[in-house]
Amino acid sequence: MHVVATAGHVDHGKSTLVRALTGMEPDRWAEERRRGMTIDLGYAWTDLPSGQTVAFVDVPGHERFVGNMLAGVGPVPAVLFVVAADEGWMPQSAEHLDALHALGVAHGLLAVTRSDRAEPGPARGRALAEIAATSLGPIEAVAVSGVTGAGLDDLRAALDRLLARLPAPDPAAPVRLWVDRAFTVRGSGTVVTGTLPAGTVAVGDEVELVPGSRRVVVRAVQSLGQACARVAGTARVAANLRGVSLAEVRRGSALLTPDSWLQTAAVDVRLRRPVTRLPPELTLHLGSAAVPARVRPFGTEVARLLLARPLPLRIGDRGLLRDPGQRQVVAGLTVLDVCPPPLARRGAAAAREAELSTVDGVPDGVVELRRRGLARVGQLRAMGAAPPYPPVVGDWVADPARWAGLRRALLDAVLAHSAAQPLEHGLPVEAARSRLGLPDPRLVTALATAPLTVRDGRVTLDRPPALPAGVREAVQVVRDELAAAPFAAPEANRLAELGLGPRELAAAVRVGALTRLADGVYLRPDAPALAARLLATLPEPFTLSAARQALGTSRRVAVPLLELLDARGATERLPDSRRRLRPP
Ligand SMILES: Nc1nc2c(ncn2[C@@H]2O[C@H](COP(=O)(O)OP(=O)(O)OP(=O)(O)O)[C@@H](O)[C@H]2O)c(=O)[nH]1
Ligand SMILES: [Mg+2]
Repeated sequence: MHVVATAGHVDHGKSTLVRALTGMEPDRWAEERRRGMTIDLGYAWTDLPSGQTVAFVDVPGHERFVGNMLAGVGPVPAVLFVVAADEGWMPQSAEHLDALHALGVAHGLLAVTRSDRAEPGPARGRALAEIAATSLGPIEAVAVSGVTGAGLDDLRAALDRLLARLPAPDPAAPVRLWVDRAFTVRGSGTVVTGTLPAGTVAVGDEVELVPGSRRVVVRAVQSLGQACARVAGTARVAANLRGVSLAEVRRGSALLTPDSWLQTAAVDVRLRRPVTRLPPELTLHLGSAAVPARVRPFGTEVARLLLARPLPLRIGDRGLLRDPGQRQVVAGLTVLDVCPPPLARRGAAAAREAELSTVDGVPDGVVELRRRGLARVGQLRAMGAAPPYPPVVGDWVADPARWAGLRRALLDAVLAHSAAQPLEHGLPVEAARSRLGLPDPRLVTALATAPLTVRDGRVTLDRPPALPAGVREAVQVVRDELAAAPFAAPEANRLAELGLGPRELAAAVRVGALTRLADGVYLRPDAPALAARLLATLPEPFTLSAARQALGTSRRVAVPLLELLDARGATERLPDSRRRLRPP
């Protein structure tokens, strides 16, 4: 299926033409039929000679209803532009064309209607010239009469040619169905309709309903009046939502594939033409939504919009700014950034303008990461950019240059810390995280590659740094004394005399100069092995006291030493507290 919107000045014959092509009534309301004027969007469809189905979204031409027109055109890829032969180019011909250009609509066809009333040549010539200067470019024109039926076959053939050229959307793309109509069906509940540009909506799908971010289930799906299990874009879709009241949905709501869209109330945009004096308050029209926006220009072509409510937006989305008071399109726009940085300092706006001058609104993971340094995979995807590199840890992806810089910064921070605190064992991961301004401590661990490593929650050099000279000498005295009496652990006063406090002793243990048996009990690291050899000469099983005598030491040392040997599996403690050696 294809979806085509009409466009053109009031009374130029859009609805008459849709009626003649489809045999369906696009003006749904009694008031519309009474006044002979379209007020809101109308829907009708037919099969073309090729067998292709085309659905029309018929829009109102009256200047008071341009907002409705924009909601209909927003998500539609192609347009049937209508101009009346007897009236020619008129103000809403120009305004509708402005809007189509602003939205970047690139596919279209011109119908010169009411050509039973006047020679179509002049109207066609003017319209084609105006249209050729826009995003639509040069397009085909067909003269028709919705009253006599003349030219309708040519128009059907031309529609077939137009639709055959449209790119095929991706049925697996994330769904964003902008709601253009919501109503209740007795016995079924709330139904929303919209033009699905890509992706697939199926019965039973869980979708996110915005505004509000509620997860809801699609109870039933219809397309062109027929119930179906699933519909893929491009298509008109009617979705019956379970447990949703009519008050929760309206034009401008959207159904989304969950976790695939970023909802944002601040966006940076590029205008499709320079505007010197942007009004500070405008309305953003995007999809079927119309949202008040505060406008902060950065120069004449780039601006930040602060929206009155968040919208599910992606980089590259097209929309337009309209001045509701002046009833005119101010400018079309392309979304450049859906989570822009806050602008705090003075001069930030100029810097932002310069930065955005290099981006073009085509989502590119490499460029997004370059500007952000780090991002989560889901965040990039939700912006519309594919993650260009595998994650560095968890779901974090990093710009390679930024990552290399962070690695250097971490090494510097660890070196600076160990220079300032030579006896401390490395930089705590949390301190490193905050010093580097990282959002997740796992990033610190991922950054700590050789010569760095993470041990006991601290980032350290692979090889521990040497002891400061004074400490090294004091430790050597202890080691020398222990060489003569290996199990005579120095008493607390001796250690204090040598200037060895808990921090110095812990550093000595880390570099492998001493072993700690218990609080304040230190021996040389080879002492336990030596003890095991000496105990092997005792008759088994032996008591603590026998062991103490064999080693020539006190209970203060013998108790923790034997426990250490038990723990290492060198000795075994029996139920009666005596011990024996374990065979190696
Ligand atoms: N003679 C003649 N009259 C036409 C033709 N097309 C439309 N009309 C008449 O023009 C008037 C307006 O036609 P509509 O189809 O309602 O025009 P519209 O463009 O849908 O108008 P809006 O939706 O209000 O913008 C009606 O009285 C139609 O009968 C045509 O091809 N020939
Ligand atoms: Mg109409």
